[in-house]
Amino acid sequence: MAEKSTYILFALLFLFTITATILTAVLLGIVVNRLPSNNATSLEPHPPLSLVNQINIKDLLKHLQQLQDIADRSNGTRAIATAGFNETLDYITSQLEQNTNLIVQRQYFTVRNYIIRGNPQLQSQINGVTLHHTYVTNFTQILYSSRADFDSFVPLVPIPNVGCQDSDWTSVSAENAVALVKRGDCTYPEKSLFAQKYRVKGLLIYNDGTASDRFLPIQNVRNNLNTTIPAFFISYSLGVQLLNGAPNSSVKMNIDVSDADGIGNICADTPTGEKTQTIVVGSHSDGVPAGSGINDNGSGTVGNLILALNLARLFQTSSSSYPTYAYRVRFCWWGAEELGLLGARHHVDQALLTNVTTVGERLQDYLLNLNYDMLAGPNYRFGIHDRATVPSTTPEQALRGTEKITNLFRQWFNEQKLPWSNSSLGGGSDYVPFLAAGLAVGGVNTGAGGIKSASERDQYATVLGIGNGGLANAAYDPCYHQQCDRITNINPFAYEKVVKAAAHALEYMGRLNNLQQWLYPNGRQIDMPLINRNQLYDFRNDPDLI
Ligand SMILES: *[C@@H]1O[C@H](CO)[C@@H](O)[C@H](O)[C@H]1NC(C)=O
Ligand SMILES: *[C@@H]1O[C@H](CO)[C@@H](O)[C@H](O)[C@H]1NC(C)=O
Ligand SMILES: *[C@@H]1O[C@H](CO)[C@@H](O)[C@H](O)[C@H]1NC(C)=O
Ligand SMILES: *[C@@H]1O[C@H](CO)[C@@H](O)[C@H](O)[C@H]1NC(C)=O
Ligand SMILES: *[C@@H]1O[C@H](CO)[C@@H](O)[C@H](O)[C@H]1NC(C)=O
Ligand SMILES: *[C@@H]1O[C@H](CO)[C@@H](O)[C@H](O)[C@H]1NC(C)=O
Ligand SMILES: *[C@@H]1O[C@H](CO)[C@@H](O)[C@H](O)[C@H]1NC(C)=O
Ligand SMILES: CC(=O)N[C@H]1CO[C@H](CO)[C@@H](O)[C@@H]1O
Repeated sequence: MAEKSTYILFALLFLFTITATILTAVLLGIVVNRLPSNNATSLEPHPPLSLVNQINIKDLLKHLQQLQDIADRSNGTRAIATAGFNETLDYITSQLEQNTNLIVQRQYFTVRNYIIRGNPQLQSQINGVTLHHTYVTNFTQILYSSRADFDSFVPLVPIPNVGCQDSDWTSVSAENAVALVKRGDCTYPEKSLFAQKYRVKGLLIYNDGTASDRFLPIQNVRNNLNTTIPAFFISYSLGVQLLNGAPNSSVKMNIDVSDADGIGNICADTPTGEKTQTIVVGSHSDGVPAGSGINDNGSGTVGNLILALNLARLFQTSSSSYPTYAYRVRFCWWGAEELGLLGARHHVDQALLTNVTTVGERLQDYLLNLNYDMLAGPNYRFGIHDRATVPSTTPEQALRGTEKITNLFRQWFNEQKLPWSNSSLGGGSDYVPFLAAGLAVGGVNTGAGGIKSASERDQYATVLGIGNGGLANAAYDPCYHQQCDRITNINPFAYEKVVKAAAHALEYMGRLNNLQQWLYPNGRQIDMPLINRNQLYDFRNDPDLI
């Protein structure tokens, strides 16, 4: 037990410390104010400490080059289940572990039937004529579909129309046959669910030949994760041959698939801040199989890394002139975004399990999700996620906060005299599972395969100067999901600005006195009933999957 005199001593010491601190602060304030800002020769080299001021393009490009090197070492890809993906995770982890005191965790999950072994086979027999078709050239696997090991030819049954209604399937008998379905009207997974319901032995979906880019088989088309039938995507011409040959068409499908295990999410937490009020900042870590994935979304991966490294450093500055936030910040890198937001979905699903009781790991401990993907497109726009574009069925409680975040970004771009555009919150990136679970979300991106219109170009040129508006009638990222998505596929100006915007949003919200109240002025329900997220949101990240 302490004595009275000890209390007095402590009180005096406390007063002295406070006075000294205030004096120092005042003096420093005067000194700092008198120093010309941005003067490199000045004795005081530090501008006022802010996360935004820590961000510079040199650091961003340095790390991005590392991802490019990783892709180059790994047959040009950083897609999941490749050495390039694992090396990406190791790089992020080692950067965090070597340079910060953030608490780093990995979370693993499995992607069923993702790995294709050996050489898949498709043979057709039409009126007794047998043909061997070539994998990729003539047919592709619809990802996640089951293995097939047909030892004989199985009759083919064409499904009328496009197989999007029960009546299409009940008018024929496809049980134990291979169903042939034309592309269109509904998604591939929906067609596959019908096929499964009507107990087919296999499914072939053929391209519809309605445009020059709709003849060949498409690669990396996805099925439902729980699919139990084998399914191939075939070219238009093969589809027509099989259709014309029916009922004398039969096929033999053979493919060996296995699960991709050990697909990782990484999350890194500040050791400070309230765990039950966590700010989640996310980006994805994988690329597509077709290229290095440098803008998509190496730029997001690295942008998030730079935020984490700098925030951790500021929090640890010994002068403590950068106060820690009242909230914990959790930086996450989601795996398998390219395959349907699998990493972020897995994370949210885990956090929603009723048996998860660890404080800080439950979804109720999260306040919001900021999402950063594709931050450096060569023909960029500054696309701010727009609250007005959420699907109408989005949980009500997420709306006010999402709007606040939208406005926070718009205000920053306005203040910086930068143009901005609206970007949809209708689906396609890792914020989806968070939004569907009732959390406020937001973020900025520079655009993917969409086309910059002339009016948008003009809008940007008006603000940035003639000639700086980019190219009209060209994609924001002409290398979207292609081999040429390399480190040269980067606009450094846009990249730095977007990461600064991300730093500003994080810092602004981190410093609010009551972030929960700011985001959820009407309170929020902790145990959100699980809505059918698959029906509400577009979990695809490819607009072209119908
Ligand atoms: C690159 O591809 C070749 C041939 O497919 C394979 O043998 C090799 O293991 C791959 N290398 C890496 C690093 O993935
Ligand atoms: C496979 O595709 C190529 C290229 O489109 C085509 O020339 C060839 O006829 C097809 N072969 C078979 C057996 O489907
Ligand atoms: C499989 O997934 C689909 C779509 O996500 C869903 O509608 C269906 O109910 C699931 N089936 C099973 C058996 O879980
Ligand atoms: C199917 O085969 C039968 C018997 O060989 C033949 O009579 C019929 O014309 C064939 N049908 C088609 C569509 O080729
Ligand atoms: C990547 O790492 C996971 C987890 O350690 C492992 O299961 C998997 O085999 C690795 N994949 C490759 C291609 O190295
Ligand atoms: C929590 O529930 C899930 C799904 O019901 C189950 O797979 C998991 O093993 C449970 N975890 C614990 C720690 O009991
Ligand atoms: C963005 O959308 C809002 C409506 O949500 C609209 O008022 C505004 O004009 C749009 N801004 C731009 C730059 O497109
Ligand atoms: C916000 C954004 O553009 N995210 C992109 C990240 O990568 C996926 C897959 O390529 C895109 O579909 C997302 O749109």
